[in-house]
Amino acid sequence: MGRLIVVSNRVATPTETKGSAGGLAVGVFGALKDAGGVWFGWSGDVVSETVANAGPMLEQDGAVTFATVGLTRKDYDQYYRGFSNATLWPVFHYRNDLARYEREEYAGYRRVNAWLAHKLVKLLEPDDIIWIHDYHLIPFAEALRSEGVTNRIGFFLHIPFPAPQILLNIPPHEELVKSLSCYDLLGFQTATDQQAFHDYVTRHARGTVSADGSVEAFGRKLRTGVYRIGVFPDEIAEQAKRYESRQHVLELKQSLEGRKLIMSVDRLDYSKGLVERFRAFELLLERSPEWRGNVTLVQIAPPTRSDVATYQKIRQDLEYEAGRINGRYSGLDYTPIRYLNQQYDRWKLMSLFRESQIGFVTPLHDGMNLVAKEYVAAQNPDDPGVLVLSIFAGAAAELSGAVLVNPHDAIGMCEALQRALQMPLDARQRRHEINMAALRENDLGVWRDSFLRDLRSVPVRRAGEAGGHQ
Ligand code: ADQ
Repeated sequence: MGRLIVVSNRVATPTETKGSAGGLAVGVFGALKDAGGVWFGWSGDVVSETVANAGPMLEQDGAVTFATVGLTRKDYDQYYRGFSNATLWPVFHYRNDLARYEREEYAGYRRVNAWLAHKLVKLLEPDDIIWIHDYHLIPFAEALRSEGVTNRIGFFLHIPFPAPQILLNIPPHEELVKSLSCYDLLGFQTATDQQAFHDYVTRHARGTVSADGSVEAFGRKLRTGVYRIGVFPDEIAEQAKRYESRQHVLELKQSLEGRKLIMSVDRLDYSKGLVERFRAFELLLERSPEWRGNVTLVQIAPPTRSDVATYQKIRQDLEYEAGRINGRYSGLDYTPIRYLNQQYDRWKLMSLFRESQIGFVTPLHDGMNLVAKEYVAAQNPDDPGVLVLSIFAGAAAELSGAVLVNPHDAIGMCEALQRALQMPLDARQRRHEINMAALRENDLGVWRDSFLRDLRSVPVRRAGEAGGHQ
């Protein structure tokens, strides 16, 4: 079996993969350890041109090499802050209203992909398989192919793939899909995302789609599949339990003075539906006076991408809403919304989830949403909380034990909160069991192993068959 090469925009450090990193980093690292290989990507640092060109920096951990490069200010602005996060991210989350398109940024995006690919080529061996992650790196395989790389290359999109009518808003949409056709395998979070890609291929690229999901487009053949990312639920359950009597949990419990707790945890991002969530909670207090003083919403939302203007705006909007609602319903000893802009240790979060009666997860669009899955896994099976989940999270297709809501329907969300707050124990337990069974059946290992198995089964190209587009 050949080595595994993982490429993602950011690379977890060797320490992060062992400690409190997100499940994804741990899952990917597990596969790297088994096969041996390289994890390649941006270090997270903005550096001078000389330092950037001197990379990659190599760090060895057993059979895994962590290879990272710095980005220059211009590359960071155009590739990361620009086209990736001010064009692709909003459009792929159906927020054309928040997207901008600048030709220079798109050129920078392609330039950085080509530059990164060139750096990686030197580290490759002939029977390596290459797994590229996410929207920052759509043109990566094309760049590798044009350097003559014939290895198997797969791509997993962590975020939604938009319906063709939405994708058309990005002027070089055809080039992007053409770039995607240079992969051997494309993985999507849900059947809806895969269908949207197929729709583009048939309607806008004169391509064909077979019943098994394989695609012919732009003179290339590739496979597509649905690989729903998961968590390791039993590990989360065990850790949440182990941390339940730690200081932070006891302090929270004491401060709640018997009030019910609703927990929400997200990166501070406009796709997560935070403002809509706050308004639904406000409606609960407005329509059901009996809950005033008796229920608290804890929203943990560390800022991300704070140098992108749309992220500054969502932060302001949320601060305004939290202040307004708290002004309206606080008492001398009661604050309805506790809004924390902080990163938390992963295991602390899980133990806080376990203390709560509701996990309130309401994105407007989300590839999967791992918080929803983590919330379920962290519950105490003897007295589980209820997951109130947006129908627009990829996880909604799997977690049939959740109370599903449309985040644009404030009254509907308020009613779902009321229902969840009053749900009897047996109903909560039944829903929890259904959700846990779904998590166990499709855990993070299944996601990773099925993607890699399918990628390994793709016939390898012969030399001279790299076939990049011009
Ligand atoms: P994200 O948009 O980041 O991921 P999500 O899937 O919820 O969304 O993952 C967030 C991760 O960060 C979770 O593991 C969560 O525990 C952690 N996290 C969130 N807030 C935190 C905090 N305050 N402190 C510490 N940890 C925190 C993207 C896509 C998703 C997709 C994932 C994985 O947008 O749709 O599910 O990738 O594919």
